[in-house]
Formats: sequence, C-alpha cells, structure tokens
Amino acid sequence: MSDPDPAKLAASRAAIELVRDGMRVGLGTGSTASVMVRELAAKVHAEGLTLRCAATSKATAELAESLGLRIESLDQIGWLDMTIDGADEVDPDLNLIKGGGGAHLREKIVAMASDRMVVVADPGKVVEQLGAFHLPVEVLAFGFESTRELICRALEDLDLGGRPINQRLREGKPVLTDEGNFILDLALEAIPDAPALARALTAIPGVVEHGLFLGICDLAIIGRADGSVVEL
Ligand code: ABF
Repeated sequence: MSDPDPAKLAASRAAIELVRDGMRVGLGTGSTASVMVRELAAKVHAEGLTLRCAATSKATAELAESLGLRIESLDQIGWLDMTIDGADEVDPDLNLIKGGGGAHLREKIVAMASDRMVVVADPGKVVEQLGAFHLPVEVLAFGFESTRELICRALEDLDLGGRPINQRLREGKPVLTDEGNFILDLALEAIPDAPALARALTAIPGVVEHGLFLGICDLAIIGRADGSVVEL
C-alpha cells in the first residue's frame, strides 16, 4: 500500500488515541476510515489491547480481519462505546453528508448504536453549509421509478426542484449497496434546511436511508497535511 495521505493519517492517529482497552468500537468505511483501521490494528498489536469491533461495510470487515482485528456483528456486541468513521461533508454544527462510499445505511445504524461518533476527515470535507456534495439516498429496487418521482416532488415542495437525481452506476450497471439496494445521488448544490429535507426523504416508503447525519456526530477530527489536527 502507498503511503497514506498525511491529513487522513493525522486525523486517524488522533482518533485512535481515544480508544482504550476493552472498548467496543465501530469501524467506518472509506479511504480515511481505512487509514484509521490500519492505525488501530497497529495499536492493538503494539499495546496488546482487546477490543470488540463491528464494521460498517463488508469492505471494512474484510480489511480489518486481514489486519488481525476480530470483527463481530453489531448484534453480537449489542452497543458500542465509540464509532470512528469518515464523512463527505462536515458543517460547523457537526452535521454530515455521508454515503459517497455507498455505505451510509450501515454507517448510520452503527453510529447511532454508539455512545460517541467520531469523524475523521481532511480539511476538504469542512463546509459552511451542507449540499455541494451530492446527497446519497439508498432506495429499494422495488418501485424505484416511483420513489424517484416522490423524491422529485419532495424537492419541489422544499424549493429544491429541478436538480438532477442520478442513479449511481458503475460500468453502466446500477451500484448495489451491501443490502442489495440502489443509490440515488441528489445534486442539490446547497441544503438550506437539512432537517426538513431529512424528514421529507424519510417519509417516502421506498427510501431506505439518506446520507444526512444530523445530530449524530459528537466530534470531528480534521487532520492537516503538516500532521496537526483541529477538533470541531
Ligand atoms: C464513508 O466514506 C462515507 O460515508 C463517506 O461517504 C466516505 C468518505 O470517504 P473518504 O474518507 O474516502 O473521503 O466514511
């Protein structure tokens, strides 16, 4: 593996300093979370820690196990002391957009089953207002076009109408989440009222989960290229 991005490494190292022996830890998904998992595995081996870990995606579970971390299901562990995960956007109130990696459903379940959610990110993720990053929405395949239409109407009601709602594709085929669902990416440019949008999306039955994490994150550790960190 090539050398990790120094900002992601700095954030990851600061986050794993919060991990203590015996903790139950949720492991996030994405490139920053992967750096964190590698650092955490090194710390566990170096200090002989015993942790119980749950992963937010199959990819993270595979990575963690390949590094010698034992992964259990969330139900086996029951409740977590802390989850450390990446994000696509972080605002000054610690509201997030997540799901660029397509794992936000499991990420939200794991984060909300934790006493504390810690985000690790580089400065490029910090925004004044959420929304420049396309908002991922996981939807059921059943009734997919009706769900898209209902999302369209909800956006119009919120004066966010006319924005593209793109199905996420890879090599021309629908991307499937770990749960086998589709993903729509909402190109909103800005989200002036995130709670209203979250409520509107949650009210649509074909929406499984959206990537707005509102009031869930407790601490964001922003790493910088010089190795320093800032906490939000
Ligand atoms: C996960 O990975 C996400 O929810 C977010 O979409 C993404 C961030 O990835 P990266 O750290 O690669 O930018 O945390």
